[in-house]
Amino acid sequence: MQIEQHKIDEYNHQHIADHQLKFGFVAEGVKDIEGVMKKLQAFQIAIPSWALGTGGTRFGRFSGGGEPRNLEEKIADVGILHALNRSSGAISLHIPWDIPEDPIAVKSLAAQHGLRFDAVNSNTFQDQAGQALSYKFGSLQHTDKAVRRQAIDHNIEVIKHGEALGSKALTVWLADGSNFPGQLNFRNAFQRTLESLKEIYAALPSDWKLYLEYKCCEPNFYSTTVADWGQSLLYATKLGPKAYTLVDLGHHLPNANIEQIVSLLLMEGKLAGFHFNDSKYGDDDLTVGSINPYQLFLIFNELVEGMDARGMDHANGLGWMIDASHNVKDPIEDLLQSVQAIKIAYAQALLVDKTALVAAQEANDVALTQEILQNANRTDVRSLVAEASLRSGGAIDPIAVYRKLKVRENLVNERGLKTVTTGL
Ligand code: PSV
Ligand code: MN
Repeated sequence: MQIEQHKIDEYNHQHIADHQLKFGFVAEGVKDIEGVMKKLQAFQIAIPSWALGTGGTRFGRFSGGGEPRNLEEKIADVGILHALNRSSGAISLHIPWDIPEDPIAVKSLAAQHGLRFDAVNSNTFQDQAGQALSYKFGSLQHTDKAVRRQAIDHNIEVIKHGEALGSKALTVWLADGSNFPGQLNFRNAFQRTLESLKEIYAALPSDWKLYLEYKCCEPNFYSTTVADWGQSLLYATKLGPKAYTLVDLGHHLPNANIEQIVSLLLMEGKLAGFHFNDSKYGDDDLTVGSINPYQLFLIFNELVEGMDARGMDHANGLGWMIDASHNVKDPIEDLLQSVQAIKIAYAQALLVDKTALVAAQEANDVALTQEILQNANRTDVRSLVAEASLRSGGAIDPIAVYRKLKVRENLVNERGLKTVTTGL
């Protein structure tokens, strides 16, 4: 199903008066409203191909209806998202869950929806049907050279798929680690992983980046071979200038100060970008902004400040991706909410009075620094995000239009009630 532009326009037209009232009120208090609008319009967040179906847990999976049955239908779903919010103009593929059999056709289909291909993700955390050797005891760290070779070759294969689609980065996340003390020699595991990563790095095209994602635990619960930002940074530094650290918000030990991690990685020029999601306990993969929107704002505050300090373009300077998986919501509605939350946090960060903040920090006026941040965070910027969407041809309220047009019902009619997508 493709959303017709006139239906979005029709909805916007019906709600324009109310929107203009709200927008006018907030815009009045913003110094450079046109500059903020331009930045919001340019900001695009990549949608993971594996988030378009209903997620499961280790206890089961309750699939929704009308889930995409193949890559083409996943692209169509991202097309729906992008038509509604004009902020989801990219898709991130996970190989082998989504192998583009005919890359030229896939690329042109994506282009029809205004989409480009973001980072490609490799998968050496599962064994695939027909795979010669098992990743049960790790992949790039494995004690057996032949398993390492297989995992390296897979990553090189993923780069090739990405090249055919116009991707410019490979994201490597390793489940490698150990479940019990004594199972692994940490140094050997590190060195083997590094040697394997070096081979993958050597296969990167000259204009590509390698994003190394860290995770504190799961599926290994005693040690993870790329466990935190320090370890990822260590590998990235040893690998070279094309290697960066990727921050997935759900991959930290409880209460970690993620905004500080982001600030320092950015300072070192080693921040790859993000896998956005939210969590209460661990790698919960909940909707972005659903649990801790203040943390998200603080992260964006560091991003805006740090990127401006380095003269980076907000829209293209880093990789912006969602990594979420939801087991009770309609995945498209969930992703619309996630993108909305990211844009709200970004808009609020753009409103922070930086000059006043620096002055208050230098004067150690702690209460004032908090006031300045919270002034921005407590501003209701939803109408700014809506205006940016409107100006780009999207909906003032993407979820309302999605429901009004009965998109899910249409997808169920088209694809059936019992479709199951690839992914976790
Ligand atoms: C691992 O938890 C992770 O965050 C990695 O990015 C994987 O590619 C993705 O989730 C799989 O859902
Ligand atoms: Mn991730």
